[in-house]
This record gives sequence, structure tokens and C-alpha cells, in this order.
Amino acid sequence: MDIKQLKSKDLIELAETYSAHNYHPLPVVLARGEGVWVWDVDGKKYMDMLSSYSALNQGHLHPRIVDVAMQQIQKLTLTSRAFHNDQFGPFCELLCKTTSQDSVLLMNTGAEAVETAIKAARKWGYKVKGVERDGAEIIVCENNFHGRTTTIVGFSSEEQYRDGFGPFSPGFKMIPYSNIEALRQAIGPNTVGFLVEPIQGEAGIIVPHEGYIGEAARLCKENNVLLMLDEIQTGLGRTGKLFCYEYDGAKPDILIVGKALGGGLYPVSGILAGKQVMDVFTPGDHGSTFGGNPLACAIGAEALRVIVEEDLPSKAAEAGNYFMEKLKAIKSPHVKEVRGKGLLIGVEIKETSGTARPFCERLMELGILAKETHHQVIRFAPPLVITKDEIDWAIERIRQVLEE
Ligand code: IF1
Repeated sequence: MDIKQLKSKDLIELAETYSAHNYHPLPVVLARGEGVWVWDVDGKKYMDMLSSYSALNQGHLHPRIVDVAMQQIQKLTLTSRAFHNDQFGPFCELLCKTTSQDSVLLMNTGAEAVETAIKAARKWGYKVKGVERDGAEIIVCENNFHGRTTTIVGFSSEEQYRDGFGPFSPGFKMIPYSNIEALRQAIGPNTVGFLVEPIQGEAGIIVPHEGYIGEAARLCKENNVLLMLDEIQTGLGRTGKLFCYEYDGAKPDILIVGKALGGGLYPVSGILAGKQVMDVFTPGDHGSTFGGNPLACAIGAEALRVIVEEDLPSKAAEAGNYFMEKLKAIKSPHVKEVRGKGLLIGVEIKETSGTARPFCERLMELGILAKETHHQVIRFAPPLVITKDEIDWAIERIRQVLEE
């Protein structure tokens, strides 16, 4: 069967027949992308307002990143960590210098990086802090999203993410988000870390009170607890700073990165930390077949350079303010709230207007791909390279859908 002959309908049918039903995608089949734009198999053009959940901050097929990938793919792609490779050291140095951290441990997906952070914090707890054997506790927040492994869904507050997947790992304590008093009360002698998102993405773009991460950082420091910041979605320019914690002048003890670190081409993730934490790992403690491979490192380094050299954080701040202003100016009977930071924006639909899904379907018809999160929220998170004209193009259509 030649896939070029198949129409959207046939391709969706194949997916429905042969794939697990763990997603409910919009009925569009994409075949090509460039910058903020994607095209479906029939050649219809859409603006990508999801950016693969912030993994495409640099836009689709960024020429610099594609170029580096093409060159590396013809030289060396995989060595495993049993041997050194020439791309690894320079990428680690670049990541550490860019984030002002001492050391990095590279993985592939976000969930793996979060798992790595959990292992680092626990081992630090036993080896450095002196927590009793198997007693380590990590504090997490209600409505968190950190990935899909069994350990991670075990401390989710979302019933669906847990239902049917137990038994779960112990050692996690849940507190309300954006509540410093709750954090203060939850910290005990066995607390090794506080794992938190600077803005909760999956929960519906929940922005905490101003200064929350800074206050959490101080409280963690006073109590010898590691601040473990999950910047997988908020990091690398998305919210208008290279990392969202910069708004608070805070610095995490463990910084967790992923998504856009792979430039939209490849899964690249990792944790960054000071020597005191990272040195708890000794050979054999942790690893990954693909983590830190030469293709990942070449792509990751260029993905990071593009963000810094094109000043994508400032662009996100500026474009985000403009977009937000325009969204707030739309007079819609359906909108409850518009919120976010930089180009991570949520539009909450009133429950009396139904769920966000039909709005996303209508936007799709008009050429905008956006996805609902948590039933009531439409997420607008375009690649950070979006221009003012492109935002105007989008706003015209969003206005049409929200005013209908
Ligand atoms: C799915 C949402 C986004 C993340 C944070 C870790 C990970 C993610 C803060 C894990 C992943 C994803 C994965 C995707 C949907 C998605 C998502 F809608 F669920 F909430 F982005 F907003 N920490 N986020 O946001 O990274 O292992 O996937 O590389 O369906 O699971 P991963």
C-alpha cells in the first residue's frame, strides 16, 4: 500500500484500527511543517498553536537544527554510554553554563528526567542529608503533571491517570499548589525534595501567586530540602524567560528539562544540579541506552543555541503580551478567564458554554490547531518564532469562534 495514495479518512481509520486508543486527537492528519505552520495530507494549511506541548519552541524544521541533525546523522548516531562520544562533553558544558549549574545527567523523555530527579533527591537524602533508610519523602502538588510512568502517576491527583495502574510507590506527600503555608507544614525530617511546576500546564495553565517559586526556594533552603523544578514545559523560553524561575530570582537545586531541548526533532531531556547532588550517582546507579547519544547531543546543543542566539525568550515575552492583550479584548459570552505567561496561554471556557473541545474543533476548521486541556481550557502555545502578523491572523479566527 502506497501511503501517498491514502486520504485523511483512511489514515485515521488505520490509526483507529491498529493503534492503542490512549488519545483522542483532533481529526487532522499532518504531513509537513515549517515554522509555525503545518499542512495536512490534503495540503490544507494550519497554524500550530500547540507546538507539541511546547516541544517546538523553535518552530517546525528550524533550518539550523535540521542542518546539524542531517550532518550528524551521517557521522555517528549512537554509541551508548559504554564509550565516550565527541558531541557529549561540549553539549554538557553548554547546558551547564547556560543554566549556571555544575552538572547534567542526560536522558530522553520528560518522564525519564523526572524519574532521574526523584532518584537523585532520594539518594542525596540518604547519603548527604542523613535520612533513615527508605524513609525519604518528596512533596508534590495537587493537579501536578510530571509524566506517565507508574511512579509518577502514583502521585497524580487525577483519578484517570492512576485508575487501574496501581500499586504505586510510596514516599510522596501531596499539598495544594501555590500555598507556602502548606509547604511549610508538610516539610518534616525525612523530606528530601519539593517537586513542582512553575506554572501547571496540564492542570489548565495555572499560574501561582507572584513570588511562589522564590518563597518555596527560601523555605527549601532553610530546611535542607531540594527544590526540584519541572521546567519541561515552562522552560527554554516558553514563558518569556529562558526559565520561568527567573521571574522569582530563584534557582532550583534540581532543574528538570526536556521537550524543546530536542528542537522538535528528537527526544532530549535531563536534570541539572550542583555537584553535591549529582555526585551521589556512581557508575551503575542510573542510565539509559539512548541518553546522551551523539545525535541527541548535536541536536540539543543547536536547539539551545537557537533559543539563546535568536533571543526566543524575549520574543515570547513580547509576542505573549501582544497575544494576551488581543485575547482579553475579545468580547465573548463563553470566556471565563484568559491567563498565562509569555506564550503559554490558557483561555478558560465557562461551563455553561460546554467544554473547550468543540471550540478547538471549530478553530481547526478555520485553520488553527489548538488543544483543550482539562475540559474547560483552550491552550494557545505557538512556536516562539511567531510574528505579530501571524498573531493577528490567528486572533481574527479566534475572535470569530469565541464570539459565535
Ligand atoms: C501526554 C499535558 C502538556 C510535562 C511536565 C513532564 C512531562 C510533561 C510539566 C513528561 C509532559 C505532556 C505529555 C503529553 C501531554 C503533555 C501535556 F497535556 F498533559 F499537560 F504538555 F501540557 N513534566 N507533558 O508537561 O514529559 O515524558 O511526555 O516527555 O499526553 O502525556 P514526556
